[in-house]
Amino acid sequence: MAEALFERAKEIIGKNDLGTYTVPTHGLYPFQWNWDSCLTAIGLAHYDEERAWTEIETLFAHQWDDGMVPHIVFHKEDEGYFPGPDVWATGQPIPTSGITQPPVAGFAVRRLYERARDPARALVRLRALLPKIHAWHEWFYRCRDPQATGLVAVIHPWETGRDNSIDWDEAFDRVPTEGVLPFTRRDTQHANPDHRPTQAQYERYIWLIQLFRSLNWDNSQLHDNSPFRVVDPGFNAILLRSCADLAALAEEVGETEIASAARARIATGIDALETLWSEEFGQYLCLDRVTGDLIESASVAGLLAVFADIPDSRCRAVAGRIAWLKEHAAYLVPSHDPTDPRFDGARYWRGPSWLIVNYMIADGLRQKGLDRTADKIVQDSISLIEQSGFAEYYDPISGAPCGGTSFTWTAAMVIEFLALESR
Ligand code: 9WN
Repeated sequence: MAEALFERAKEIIGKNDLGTYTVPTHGLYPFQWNWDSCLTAIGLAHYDEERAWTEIETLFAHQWDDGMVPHIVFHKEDEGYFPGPDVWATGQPIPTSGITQPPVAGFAVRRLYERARDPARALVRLRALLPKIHAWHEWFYRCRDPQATGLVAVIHPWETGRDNSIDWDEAFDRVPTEGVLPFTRRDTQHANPDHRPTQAQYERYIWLIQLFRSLNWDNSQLHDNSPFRVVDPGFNAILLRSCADLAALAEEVGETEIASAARARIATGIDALETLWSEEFGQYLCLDRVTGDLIESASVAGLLAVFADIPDSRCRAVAGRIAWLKEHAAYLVPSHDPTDPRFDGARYWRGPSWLIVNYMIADGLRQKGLDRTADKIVQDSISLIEQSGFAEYYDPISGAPCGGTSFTWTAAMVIEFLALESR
């Protein structure tokens, strides 16, 4: 059974492989996405190390001069996705979007390097990527934490990768829609509209792009001018974990300046994460940086915080929260609390379970010895695949497949889960 799943996963990645990068799935997402690629590289590395490094290198070949790594690289034209390069108009030689995504590259590269079967080759590739990843991390702290709080904000929901989370509802209400140019969505032609964000959300996504474009994509201005500035615990945990993995790698190869800069970010960031803890919710919450208030929304971002080196007591509390979620959802980990009236089991990031998030939460729990909870998450992930195939995401109550099909990072996570299980 495991072997058949592995082969099927390889086949899916193969179908979505365009040589030097993968698309998340044909049709719905015909370009290269940032965190998709980095997580996919982890799966690829199990059977094609060269190709795994190339996936990340291709992404970093499109890093901006200021250090940002864009969330989409539009390698070639495709009318099937909206918003395309003409809407972003970022002026990059190969068109890219103008916002970023969760920085999993540092984490992914450490996995690739430590598991390398060709260490000499891996070292060359690591040495080239290290300063680029570091520049991206420093970009975050410079441009998305101008007050030096230790935590970075996102300025567009697409940056979090959790596009229509309930977390954004109130903050998104402040984003106007006046002046949005008429557009035709493509996503609802490829996927069930009931699984996708609403039209009102899309209008706001585009309004923000138009604002940033009017500011010439100048990252020294975007943060302060955006009406949407949210501090996401999961996003920050990913950044802190990547800083930690980068620091470990930098120490190993003698890049001491990078290592000490990254360690300083971690020390401040881990302390600052504590400001997002809510006793009432028993988990971390997002912070609305515009109002200064914690956002009362129990999403998976508050659990994903275990991906960083947070205090043991917090990790145990998160594990307790996951055990409680298991009483309300058949398949861990729902992206939102199923008892919240706003929960929607099929609509994207408002309830469904996602394997990439499951993987990162399970990894964080294992780092703290919370293997029993991690095992449950992995078992549920494999059950979802067996029952519903390699979907983009899954209804956590019924296990039904949702969104796109034949999904690259879902396949990559299956390969990784199976490999870790067989150890
Ligand atoms: C916008 C590619 C991406 C993922 C995101 C997911 C979805 C895009 C969209 O697809 O977002 O970036 O158009 O819906 O939310 O996490 O990286 O798989």
